[in-house]
Amino acid sequence: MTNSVSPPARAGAAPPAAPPAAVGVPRAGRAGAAGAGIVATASAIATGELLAGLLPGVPSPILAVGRVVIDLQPPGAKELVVSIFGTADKLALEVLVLGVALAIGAVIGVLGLSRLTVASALVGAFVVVGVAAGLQAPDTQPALAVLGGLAEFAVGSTVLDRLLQLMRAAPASATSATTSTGRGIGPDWSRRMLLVRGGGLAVASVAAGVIGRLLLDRQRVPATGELPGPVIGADLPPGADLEVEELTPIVVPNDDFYRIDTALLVPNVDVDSWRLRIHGLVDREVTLDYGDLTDLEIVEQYVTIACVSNRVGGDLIGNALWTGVRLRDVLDLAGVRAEATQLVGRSVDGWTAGMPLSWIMDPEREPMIAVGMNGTPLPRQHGYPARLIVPGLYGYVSATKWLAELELTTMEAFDGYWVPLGWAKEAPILTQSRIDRPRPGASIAAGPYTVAGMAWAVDRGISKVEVQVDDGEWREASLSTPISDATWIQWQLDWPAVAGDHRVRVRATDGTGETQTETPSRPDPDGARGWHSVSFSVG
Ligand SMILES: Nc1nc2c(c(=O)[nH]1)N[C@H]1C(S)=C(S)[C@@H](COP(=O)(O)O)O[C@H]1N2
Ligand SMILES: [Mo]
Repeated sequence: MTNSVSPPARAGAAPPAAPPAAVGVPRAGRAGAAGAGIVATASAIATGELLAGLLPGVPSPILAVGRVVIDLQPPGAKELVVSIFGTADKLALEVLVLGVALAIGAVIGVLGLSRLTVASALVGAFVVVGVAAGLQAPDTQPALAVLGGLAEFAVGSTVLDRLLQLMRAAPASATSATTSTGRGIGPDWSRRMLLVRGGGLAVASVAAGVIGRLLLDRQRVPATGELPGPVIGADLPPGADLEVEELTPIVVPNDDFYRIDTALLVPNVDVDSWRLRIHGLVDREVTLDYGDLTDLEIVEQYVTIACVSNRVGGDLIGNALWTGVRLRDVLDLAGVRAEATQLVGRSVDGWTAGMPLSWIMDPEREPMIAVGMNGTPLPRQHGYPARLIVPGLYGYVSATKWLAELELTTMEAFDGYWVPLGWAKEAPILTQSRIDRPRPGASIAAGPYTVAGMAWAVDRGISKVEVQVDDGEWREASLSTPISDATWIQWQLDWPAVAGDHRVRVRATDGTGETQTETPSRPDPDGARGWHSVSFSVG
């Protein structure tokens, strides 16, 4: 075969006299083969993504592998997983998975120059990994996953084979075209063919992948249905919202509400087949359908939920009106046994949050199974059709979305999803305050100005917020009327802005009289501490 020796490099096309590589192909040839491998891998993945979009039950290769990466909780990748957790940056993970896949594809392409069968086998092995990952996803149909894998393999290995053939044709015809026919069009034609074919396939792959992903999203069941009317409603007291410009509203609209979860693809829950199973240390196991659940007394409550990975001054927190049933009413149906000390909420995709049963049973607060958010059925991203809302606990130890099971167990017997990754087993929301106005680096006009922000000590309530400008006195801010101890409040303070660079700081005191600590700490393991400060200038 011609590719076992170094073919003459075409003048001006490649660095001359490149030493032969291990596979006996010049650098330019290897680059082309790597490109062919990348395009072949991209076509295979795109086939999978398109099929996943067209046929419910075919897993998306990228999402399937990404999900496995998240679920493996690889010890060395703790920081990565933590950062995904902290920022909800799912796109980064997808890009990473795709990048690694294409890099492997490049290697396969180079291998294919000398050993096409080995390369094809590697494409096959690659597809098997994708299918195996897909089989872990809850809404995958195994037969369809295998069919999808066969299609991916067929496309991937065919594209690789054809592109490599074109590649071999390019330098080979260079020799024959110039020496035999003297026309010299052969090599250009072949190279152009290669670039056009390869480029075309690359563009088609991107298009197919994007279309597949859009279709996949369309497959999701919309969060619809009648929200059951509340028997016991909740009112916003007058003065609950200070209505200051740039200040976060006291009730955050669903579209602006922060979102954190490990789900790469929002679980596709069909409310008609959805069930909630209550089991473990109970007198009798109970399974409820959506109708059974919403036949219980419907209550409404404003509750502020927060993410433990929120940084000081961060926005992974929000307050909404939740509609649903009392968690304790549901637990009573099953009868909680005396030995139980922990409640575990498990989602349809196997994610878990564990919380002390004593926190749930304390009549001072009203944990809920919510089915509605701000007057609409729960948006899919926020847990449709049902989720837990537990006043005072960080989301990762309480707020299970897409709820499927309530398991009664002991604190010793089970750790929720994030606990083995180094987050605290018990995590009440810490007292925090935040400056929304001015924004960091803002430049404001001299004259009367209103500094404003939010403060929360969910479950304990806020008794006082103090603000300090530069090294001045700490002054007490005025507060919005609290909705309840389960919600955050707004604060504001008038300040005569004088020219110069300034820094404003804030600190809150909770309902028990304890002021938040000044010493900063990282979000892990149990929430960030420290006073929020903002630097700005008055011009
Ligand atoms: N099923 C499931 N529920 C989950 C999570 C998750 O990853 N999976 N993340 C939790 C975390 S860490 C937080 S902070 C809250 C966020 O709820 P939100 O996205 O509705 O704001 O959901 C919690 N519920
Ligand atoms: Mo969270």
